[in-house]
Amino acid sequence: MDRFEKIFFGISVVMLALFLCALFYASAAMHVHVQSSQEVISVKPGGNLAMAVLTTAPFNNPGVKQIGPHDYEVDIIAQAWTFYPSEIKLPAGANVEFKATSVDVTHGFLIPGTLINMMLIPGQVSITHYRFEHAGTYLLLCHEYCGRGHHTMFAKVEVQ
Ligand SMILES: [Cu+2]
Repeated sequence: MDRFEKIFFGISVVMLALFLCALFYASAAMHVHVQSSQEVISVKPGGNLAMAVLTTAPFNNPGVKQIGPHDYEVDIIAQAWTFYPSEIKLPAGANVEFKATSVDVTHGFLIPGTLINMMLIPGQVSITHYRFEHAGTYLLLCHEYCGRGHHTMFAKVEVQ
């Protein structure tokens, strides 16, 4: 093997090891996980997805639900080009489980400054957890291009 081949081979192996370490660090230390999407909303033959979502719990009653002393579930429906509800109020220190789905096309679900970053696939329930430590107004944005009004698709999360 040529000297340079050996050097480049060595660099590749080191980089691969570094990437694996970064992946492990993100997962173990920063708690960055792939979103779970085990729940699927079933549509009856001949039915439409929007009706199925609106008649399936928890999306038949979207919004904030307190499920424990500091635990909340927030159920959100995404539809071009809005999130419903578009204003979410939570107390500081709340442990939140976000459950969200889309009734039409693929949307994004991103709250900058947090670890909340999901893709909402029509008919699939995307779930993520987050603890809001600090009060403030957070922006919930769609970050998957979803059509003409994509840039207007957002909601507000107020942590008091
Ligand atoms: Cu969008």
